[in-house]
Amino acid sequence: MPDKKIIEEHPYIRYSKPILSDEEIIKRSASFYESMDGRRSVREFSDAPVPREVIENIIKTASTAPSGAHKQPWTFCVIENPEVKKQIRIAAEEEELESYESRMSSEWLDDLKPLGTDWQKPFLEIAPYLIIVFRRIYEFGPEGKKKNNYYVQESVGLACGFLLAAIHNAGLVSLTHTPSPMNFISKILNRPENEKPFLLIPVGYPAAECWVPDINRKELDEVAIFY
Ligand code: IYR
Repeated sequence: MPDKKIIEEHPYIRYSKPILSDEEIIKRSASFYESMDGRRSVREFSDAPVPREVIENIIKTASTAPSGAHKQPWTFCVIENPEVKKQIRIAAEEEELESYESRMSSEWLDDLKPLGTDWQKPFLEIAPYLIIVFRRIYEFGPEGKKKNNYYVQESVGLACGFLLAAIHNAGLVSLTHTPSPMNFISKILNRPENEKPFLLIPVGYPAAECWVPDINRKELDEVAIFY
């Protein structure tokens, strides 16, 4: 229990989780793994509509992520408007064309070959929603004084992980898209200077015919070391 002095000023509540059997936690962990292992990044989207409530729920889920000093340094912008999607596609493709033609190294282009990506991003107009995640590098306190956020990159990365899991869990697909540089998005969406674009995530159903590369995931012994 925290110090009495702390509790006087900052209320605490009791927290507990039921103790489940080993069998039950093995079953739960295995079935969540199986579900998550079915997640794939998708580039061929359907334009089928998705209820707004689903998007609200997945963003609420993302916003349950832990963050440095509980500052929750994120903003999720949801784009449904076809005109705004079009503006984003045009600006993103302009940057991507430049990247693919001159900014990316030949090693990088080689590494991307299996994914079949290029500068064209039609999914930015086809997917029913684009969620653009911004990291809030600071806040405006009283009298406009800048207030620091902490571990912003880590916190927003965690929130994006929760977001992708929630999208997959809802039965939808996503793509973690990083047009680079991304400052065109701040301009189009007229975001304040304390927010920087972090990730652009189209969300929807996969196209009726959708193909993804036949990739393998690393085995446990390649990613984990038990001491
Ligand atoms: N941002 C570019 C290039 C790209 C880079 C990586 I690393 C990828 O995993 C996929 C794409 C694009 O979106 O095409």
